[in-house]
Amino acid sequence: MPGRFLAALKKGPILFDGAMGTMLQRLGLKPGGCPDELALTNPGLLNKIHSSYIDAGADVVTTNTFGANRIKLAEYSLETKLSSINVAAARCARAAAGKSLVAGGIGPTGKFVEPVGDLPFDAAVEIFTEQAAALKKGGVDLIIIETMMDIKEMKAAIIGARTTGLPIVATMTFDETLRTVLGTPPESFAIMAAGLDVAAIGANCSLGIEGILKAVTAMASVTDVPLIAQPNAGIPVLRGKETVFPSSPDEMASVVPRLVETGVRVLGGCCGTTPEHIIKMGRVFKSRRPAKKKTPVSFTALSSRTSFTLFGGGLPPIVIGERINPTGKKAMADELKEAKTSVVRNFARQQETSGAHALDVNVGVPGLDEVSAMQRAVFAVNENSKLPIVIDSSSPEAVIAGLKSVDGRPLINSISGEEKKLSAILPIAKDYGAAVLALTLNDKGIPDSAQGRLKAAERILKRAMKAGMSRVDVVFDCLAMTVSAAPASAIETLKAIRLIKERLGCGAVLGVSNISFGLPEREVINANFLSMALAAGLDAAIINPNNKAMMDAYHSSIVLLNKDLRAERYIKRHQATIPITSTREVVAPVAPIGAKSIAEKISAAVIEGDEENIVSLVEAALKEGWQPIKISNDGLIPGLTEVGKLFACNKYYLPQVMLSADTMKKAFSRLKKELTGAKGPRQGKVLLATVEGDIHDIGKNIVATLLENHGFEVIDLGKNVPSDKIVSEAAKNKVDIVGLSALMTTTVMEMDKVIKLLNERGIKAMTIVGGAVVTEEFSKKIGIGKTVYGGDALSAIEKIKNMIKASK
Ligand code: B1M
Repeated sequence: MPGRFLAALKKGPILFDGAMGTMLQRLGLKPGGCPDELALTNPGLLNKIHSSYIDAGADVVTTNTFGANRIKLAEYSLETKLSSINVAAARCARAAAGKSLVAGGIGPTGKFVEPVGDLPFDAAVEIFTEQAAALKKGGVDLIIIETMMDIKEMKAAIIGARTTGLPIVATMTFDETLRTVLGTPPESFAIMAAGLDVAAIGANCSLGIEGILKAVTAMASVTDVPLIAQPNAGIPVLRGKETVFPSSPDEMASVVPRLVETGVRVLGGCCGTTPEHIIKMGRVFKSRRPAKKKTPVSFTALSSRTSFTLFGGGLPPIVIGERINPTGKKAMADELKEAKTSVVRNFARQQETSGAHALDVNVGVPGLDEVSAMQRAVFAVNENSKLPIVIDSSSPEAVIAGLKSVDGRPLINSISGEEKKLSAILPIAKDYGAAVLALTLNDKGIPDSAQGRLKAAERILKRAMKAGMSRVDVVFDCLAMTVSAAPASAIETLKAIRLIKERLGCGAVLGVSNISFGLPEREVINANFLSMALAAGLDAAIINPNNKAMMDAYHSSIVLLNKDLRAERYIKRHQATIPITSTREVVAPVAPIGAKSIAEKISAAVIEGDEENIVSLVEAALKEGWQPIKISNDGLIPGLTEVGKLFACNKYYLPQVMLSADTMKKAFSRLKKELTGAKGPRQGKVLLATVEGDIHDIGKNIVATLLENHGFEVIDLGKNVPSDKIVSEAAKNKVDIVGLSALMTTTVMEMDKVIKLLNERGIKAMTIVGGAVVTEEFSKKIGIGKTVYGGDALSAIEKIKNMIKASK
């Protein structure tokens, strides 16, 4: 009964159960099998755990279906039993729950959604729709989506689960940097999930209860949706041979009052928590007076995968970059026709550097397939900028393509009071949880007077609210008309901004530059009009952030309007060396910005993940007579090293690193063609592998290519290779040398394990190790003290040659 959860949520507090997985292990379940199959094979065990949580006072128990989606079940060849597993698990929880509620648990698929991974968005939605439907069939009262790390997978899961009509609770898991593994901060997620109408938003697992407190506090700053906290019992530590969760029930209970103060209305436990934790935490939770219901947020919130932008409601106005629009830009229009995105990517980076807070994306070129162009452009902008996106199209199909492709919560540009547009776009905006920018015009056109525009806005707002949106989901463009043709129009636009803000409480947006059409020195008019509009209360200006005059007007106005505390932003701008152009059209260079020599261009292409241009840059270097190894050492590797630094200081997140790694791989597959392999007798047989737990293979692949090029027979076992496999393959192939690669401090000791195992099994192969974390000193300490340190790829080849020579 969906209504019961929502009614209970209104009253609050609601106590969920604790861990399932670690409880199963406690009760003797051996690792290895599919835990979700227990609903069919051992429902009694599940029932016992559910009952113990009900006895502990839980108002809601969660089904044991965390991995019961098509992809995860396929790992155990159980995908055909998806429905029966979910239904049985729901019934099992229901049988134990009595009058308490049952939440259908949904976890990640283990795959990332495109473009970070290879799972298409629609396929992800379908997977979650299927699982949620089965859970509903089994009788759950609500759906809880947990432990998500990919904001786009979370979006797909919410949209899929929503098809059941059941209330949805959504939680993500964050690490010590207070971001998910893919770089999403709690606020970005909360903004997106609030737009998608979930009943409660929060964090689970992660960092123990103190870490969860930080995550939900961040969420509370951007949303009025009720919060849920499901902490684990701390980060597991190894005590002797046992993995122990360190936080006791009392310790966790002592933090509960602070969670309640933050607005947590739903509390439960994740890994390592037990019925005892739920009893102790629940006691404190239920005895506290819930925090006062938050006043509804008064600002409009947009988010991307890694950041968010708030505006309206008295917050400082923002700049929406208008450059990603092919109108009047031949280079961009031509590129879009060729399905390329260099110009789009460059505009995205430039505008972010110049101080934009969100980026408009318009790909309307006559004759172009706007749907696929929008998808490509949105992917490209998301990959090259952290800013939220404004999807700008008059085609509903292209808008949908943008909404499916975008990370986080976008703004749709635009709807208007025209009936056709209202009925086409409002339901789409609602379905995908986007905010909308509405033009203050109606079926008769643009009203001349401010009052007329207010009326148009009122009608649009009414319709939007009828469609289930709130006041802050709609912002209005009061329409700048050309003053040279309509001299009083600027005054009416400014009046309209004031009226809409005062009467409707909505945000005001303006595409500024149309005001000066047909006049000389347009930027003078534009900049002055922008200042006036900001003084009238404008919340977002759609302008060219690369234009110095406009950005000067913006920054000085916000100081004068007391929207830039201590003039910090103004001062920063004038201290920084921002590449600002004049009003002239910026023709985006095909090569990445600022790169000069071919080596720098190659490095920059790796840093920026420019998969489209990397091969032609490598070919240009080859044409100049560069040897492949020089291209690698002077261009590719320095680029990836820089990526590592950006990742280490949280300027880059995993999706960008993955994109750079893919760019690097493209470059190497082109270089491989130049390294055709030496003819003549084989020099020796080398087995290569990246050790278990480690998926870094770029360096190892370089070593493999060079070895082949130097006449060695190479058996490359790939990455994340278990020690057993390395040893058995070494024996089977009677190799001369085993070469191991590792890049992480957490995996490097695997090398020691492999070498000792080789020795134990009497395999005589010599060993060499390499990878960024490996040192000469380390190589001497591991194994049986005879391992060679590889150094860089070239020196590794020389060392391998010497090892073979010495052995003969
Ligand atoms: Co990751 N990663 N990564 N990553 N990644 C590092 C290694 C890291 C140092 C970044 C950082 O924090 N600054 C860090 C490790 C920290 C630590 O030590 N604990 C890290 C992390 C934390 C992670 C994840 C855990 C991130 C996460 O999920 N939160 C995750 C790990 C997943 C896992 O392995 N279980 C992860 C994932 C990834 C990607 C998938 C996105 C991608 C790898 C793609 C791929 O390889 N297919 C990636 C990348 C690209 C990096 C950095 C940025 C670059 C690595 C690289 O390819 N360098 C890296 C930061 C850095 O190292 N600056 C980083 C270029 C390559 C040519 O160098 O491999 O050293 P290297 O090879 C050299 C020599 O060492 C030598 O030859 C090569 C050429 O001279 N060599 C050998 C290599 N192997 C040899 C073997 C030999 C001899 C010589 O004999 C056999």
